[in-house]
Amino acid sequence: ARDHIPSPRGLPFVGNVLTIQDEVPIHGVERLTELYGPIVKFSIFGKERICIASVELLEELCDEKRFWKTPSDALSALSKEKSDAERPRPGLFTAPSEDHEDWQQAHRTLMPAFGPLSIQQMFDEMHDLGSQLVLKWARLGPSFRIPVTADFTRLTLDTIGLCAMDYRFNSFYKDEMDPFVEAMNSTLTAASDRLKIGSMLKKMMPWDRSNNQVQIDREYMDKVSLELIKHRRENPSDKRDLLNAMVNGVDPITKTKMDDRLAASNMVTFLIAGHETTSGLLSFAFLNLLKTPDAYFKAQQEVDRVVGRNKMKAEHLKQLKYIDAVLRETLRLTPTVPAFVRSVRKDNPHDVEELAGGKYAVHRDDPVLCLISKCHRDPKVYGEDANEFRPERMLEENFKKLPSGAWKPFGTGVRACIGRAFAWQESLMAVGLLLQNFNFRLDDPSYEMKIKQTLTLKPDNFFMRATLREGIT
Ligand code: MNH
Repeated sequence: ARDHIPSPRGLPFVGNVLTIQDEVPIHGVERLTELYGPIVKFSIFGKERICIASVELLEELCDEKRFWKTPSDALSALSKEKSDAERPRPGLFTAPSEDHEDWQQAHRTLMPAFGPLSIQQMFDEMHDLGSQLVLKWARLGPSFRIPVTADFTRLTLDTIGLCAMDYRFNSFYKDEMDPFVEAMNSTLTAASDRLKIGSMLKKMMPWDRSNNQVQIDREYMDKVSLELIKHRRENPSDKRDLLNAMVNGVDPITKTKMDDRLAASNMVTFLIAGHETTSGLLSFAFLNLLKTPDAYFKAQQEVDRVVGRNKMKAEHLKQLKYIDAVLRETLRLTPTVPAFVRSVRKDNPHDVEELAGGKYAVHRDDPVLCLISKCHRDPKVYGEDANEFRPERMLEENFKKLPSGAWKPFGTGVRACIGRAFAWQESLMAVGLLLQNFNFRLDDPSYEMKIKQTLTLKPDNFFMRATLREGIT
């Protein structure tokens, strides 16, 4: 049945590489599903990939009894270069599978630190950094062209730095990014470049040195994290942050603490996973609001009604129901992590799993790319206006009626995003606070969304302007 999966004809050796080439790698794959339907098989340099793009198929792939997460090529490639002893330990995100000891220990040890109570206790720090952003934009005034994604990256990076490890990157008012951030960015670029043809060919050349750079950056980030961990061990604090959870947390099953190298890998993971994605979400959310005046108006009305001119508090957030829907709808249309990979579980006795009642088959060694960006626009679920930004469909009463596979921007099952509540609180707070304080407009009213993909998606070249609202002190 695998042979019934539609597939474009490829060239010898390179396969379908040319068909899926695109400045934005994910767009190449999306195009393929537009041409061949919701399941398609393609090959790149001899490696076959299945890709799915409908809610029905996604729900099958999310069945935890049959399939599990395998990390995508781009990510796992990052830690393949060295021998076992030297290789960095896998952080939660890149761990090869959920039966890996390091994943299990870190998952059990760190879950409580991401629970609702712990996250709520981070509100004041998140608000502190949100206020820094307000101050910056207020001082620069209405003629300043706000580089939206860059400033949101400063906000989200400073937030994860402060909440996770009590470290202030102080990125506002800095044009150059912290060296840690430079290392992080070049690692991310290297990872997503692996999906482009030019660098695939380059990798095959003996003189290619880009792997070395990735290695150097990786080691630098691990080193900084290790220092932070050692520093905290020697200077204990009773702060309920992630660093303490890593240094002091005990695995309830094995009763052991994470060793320093495992903790360091996870710290790097949180810093990367914890800011890129949220920055993209905030940027797309503002772009959507600016492109949809009716939604913008409703969101601002909500903030004025719920918070008014008062200082925002954690309790306000659950009342920001329309903004909640704006964020959900934004992640539906532009999920900043646009795909994840599932494959047949190791403990699944079947070597072949059938899909769609036997119409197609997935073999044990076939990783399936679940193209969330496409599933989220499935017309069977979202109708003819699936491509339109309409937050109303994400208001709680409508949202809870959606089928389970209709909205998966945070992944699925035990490997779903551990930082979801963190990201949500930070984003609700930021959108609310900014709408409370400013009136925004597009810098260029004719700007149309253009996407830039590093490892995650962000709008490219998006600028806006902010005018302080009356009555704000
Ligand atoms: Mn996050 C896993 C999306 C914010 C830390 N995250 C995932 C996955 C998706 C995802 C999708 C699953 C990937 C896969 O199946 O291959 N994450 C997001 C989005 C946002 C986000 C869209 C913001 C918006 N993530 C955050 C934040 C943190 C974080 C904030 C940390 C503070 N995410 C993680 C970690 C994992 C993860 C850690 C890996 C979890 C695991 O496998 O156990």
